[in-house]
Amino acid sequence: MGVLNATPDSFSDGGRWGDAAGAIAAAERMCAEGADLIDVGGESTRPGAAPVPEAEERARVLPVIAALAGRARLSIDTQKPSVALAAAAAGATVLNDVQGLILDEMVEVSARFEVTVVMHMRGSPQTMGSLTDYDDLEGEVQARLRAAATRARSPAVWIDPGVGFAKTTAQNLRLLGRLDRLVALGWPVLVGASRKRFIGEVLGLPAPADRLVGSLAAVAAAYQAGAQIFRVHDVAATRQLLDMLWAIEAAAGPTEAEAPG
Ligand code: HH2
Repeated sequence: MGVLNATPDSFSDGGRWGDAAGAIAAAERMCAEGADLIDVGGESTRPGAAPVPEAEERARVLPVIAALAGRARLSIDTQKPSVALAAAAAGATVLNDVQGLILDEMVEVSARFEVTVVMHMRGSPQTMGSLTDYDDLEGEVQARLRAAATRARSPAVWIDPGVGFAKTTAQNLRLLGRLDRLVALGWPVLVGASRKRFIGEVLGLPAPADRLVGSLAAVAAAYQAGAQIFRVHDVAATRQLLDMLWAIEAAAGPTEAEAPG
């Protein structure tokens, strides 16, 4: 899943694509590099980001979705049911709701999509930085995602631990290290760690664009734990990483336990 932020203020690629034509060209490049899905967002969710009025968010994402529909599989990254509905009408088939279907209206809207992504977070981008006290981190993430996934009305659901959303660096690392527990819930798991701050903190890299190697390490760890969808900014490099892991896996063949007979 390639990230396409049609926003002036996203933490990593905000403002980079300028207008709809620039965003469309970026999406086409990510598809050529091996993305299977493009995640279009018009409201930054980075910590402290200001909410975007509905009309403004629609104006940012709809021209991009309309232009790409039929040429790429598209998800809409939004917290607003009305924007999601308009995006579905314009051709988006995956709903990426970072609030994890807490709004009843969003539950209704999810029926219009082939897939709903439910992500774990607490509070809002304005408040989540102070909402990091958990009695049982994995237990809460599991319980919230199970409940949200059960509410979704789309035929398919993907679950997402919400790396960087109301979590400290240590908590992000722990969730990645214990991702097998989320995988065990049975829904395909999506992980969005790309260029995020916890990578910068571990590696001492303040600039998001410098965090490629750390991002790839997170994808590799998540893949090994059983995650299936990776939300990334660096599509070509991620695709190479996965192609290599697949080649190694294919060469290894089935284990004795898996072999027929
Ligand atoms: N992370 C971001 C936004 N949307 N959606 C899912 N399902 N999972 C994520 O981890 C996730 C997400 C934040 O990253 P980005 O879009 O690059 O920045 P911004 O929030 O500033 O737009």
